[in-house]
Amino acid sequence: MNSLYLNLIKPNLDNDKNFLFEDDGSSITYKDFIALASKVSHKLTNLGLNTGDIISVKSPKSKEALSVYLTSILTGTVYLPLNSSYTINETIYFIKDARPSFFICEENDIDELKPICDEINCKILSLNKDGSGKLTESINTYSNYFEPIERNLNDLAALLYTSGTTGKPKGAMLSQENLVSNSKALCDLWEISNKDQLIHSLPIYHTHGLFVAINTSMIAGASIRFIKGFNLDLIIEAIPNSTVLMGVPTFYTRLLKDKRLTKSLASNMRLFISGSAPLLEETHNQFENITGHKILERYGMTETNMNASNPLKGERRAGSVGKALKGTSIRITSIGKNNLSEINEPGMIEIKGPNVFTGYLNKSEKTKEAFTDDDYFITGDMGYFDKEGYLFISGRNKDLIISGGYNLYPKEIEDIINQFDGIIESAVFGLSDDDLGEIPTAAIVANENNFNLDDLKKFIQENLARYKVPKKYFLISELPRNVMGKVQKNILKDQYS
Ligand code: MLC
Ligand code: AMP
Repeated sequence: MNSLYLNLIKPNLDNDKNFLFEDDGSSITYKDFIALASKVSHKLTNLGLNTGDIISVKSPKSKEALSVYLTSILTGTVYLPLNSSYTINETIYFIKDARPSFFICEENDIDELKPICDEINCKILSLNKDGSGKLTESINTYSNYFEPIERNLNDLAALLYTSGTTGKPKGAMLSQENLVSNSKALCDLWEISNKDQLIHSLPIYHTHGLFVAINTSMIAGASIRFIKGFNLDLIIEAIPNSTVLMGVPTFYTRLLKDKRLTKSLASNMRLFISGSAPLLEETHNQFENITGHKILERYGMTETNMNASNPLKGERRAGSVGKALKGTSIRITSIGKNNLSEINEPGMIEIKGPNVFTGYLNKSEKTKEAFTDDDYFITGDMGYFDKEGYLFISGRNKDLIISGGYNLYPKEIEDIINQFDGIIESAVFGLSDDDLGEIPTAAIVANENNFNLDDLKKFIQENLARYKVPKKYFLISELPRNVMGKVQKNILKDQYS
């Protein structure tokens, strides 16, 4: 029955309304966008794409890149989006782990990635940021209708990589049911409708910009102002003609620094939504003072889609991520005690529901460790409920930095630093930052005779996507450790804040 098709595509097959409004002033209707995805579906199936295969896209944000998501739905395949700024080495890891059948990337990545794709029999096609490339070449020779492939609710629809608490990134397997049930719950709660125009300035390779933003808009038949990357001027320009903005807290702190943000600018807006990282109460309050709008904060994860949200109607509490979504069960378990926490007592946030992923690709042990015996997913986030059932996130029981809504895994960055000549040991931790919430920072112990910081920075940039590169470095004589020998990052944080 292909539930994603029935909810996102079928109702819009003949919809002449504009779906995307682009930066160059052009637009594309729902009908034409679905026709584009249908043509791509014909092209890829002619090249050998089969039901259940994985298609991976690492191209920058464009309507053509987004159309491949719809192609995956039409062809009953599994969509694997990747950050277009990953280095070649990072990308090779994903290709080898997921073994996609098709890999789509910019022309200038092809030479280095083709040999890796050849090894696993994966076809590689180019798609550049302007929409040109082998994927779209001669696309108009194909039919604009593609008969959708049948899929069951528990069939896989997408694979999104996340590192969870430790180790190398793992592919979170998301089923049709995970995606559809969650998008419908959000549409209902936020009353997204075909009268809405969403400002979309997020990347389309994460659950936020892809499933929360695109799925809800398509289900409702809403329009999208599709901005390629974060652009404050374009967001401000779009606000008077739009109704909804979805962003990470950095969007709101940056808007607040801009004098053009006023009550009258935002008078047509219905809803400002924030998620992916903690929104400070101060930001919430300042935003309300200036625009009259209370930002609606919600809480999610790659593995679980969205879990909790403040209400559209009713009280939106600053500092809280709201209440559990309909159909989702959230509980707080006391750390080390294995019983449920009292009201206002912080513990581990655990989640169960149709939104929760089916497991990590080829990692049954890691999957088992991630769930309790009664099938609750252990988030690694700490929090508590107040007596009205509002959830507050109070911390994280995982070594993770959230910078501008991106998750950074200190261990991955430390592993790269430690490979460099002259490094004895290192610790990567987050320091508070007005703009990005937290920024990655490295404390380094090095052999002074044999070490050059500039060369280290170059080495890190060659190996890690730019957003993971530490923004500050401290050369120290030894790392603070506790009696067990564990590095005490809290001491480093306090010392360098
Ligand atoms: C960019 N840079 C970052 C960064 N974003 N560094 C650390 N953290 C970030 N978030 C680096 C770039 O690599 C570059 O480095 C320099 O900063 C300038 O880059 P930019 O592209 O000009 O940055 P900008 O466009 O200003 O982007 C900042 C941002 C963006 C906050 C708008 O990061 C963003 O869109 N974040 C959203 C991430 C997101 O979608 N998260 C959802 C995850 S899903 P250099 O060295 O080249 O100068 C999830 C679940 C849920 O968490 O609940 O939603
Ligand atoms: P990811 O694994 O990239 O999907 O990131 C998910 C993590 O982002 C969660 O486990 C939380 O730690 C964090 N997160 C998401 N939304 C919020 C929020 N509203 N407030 C605080 N943290 C959040």
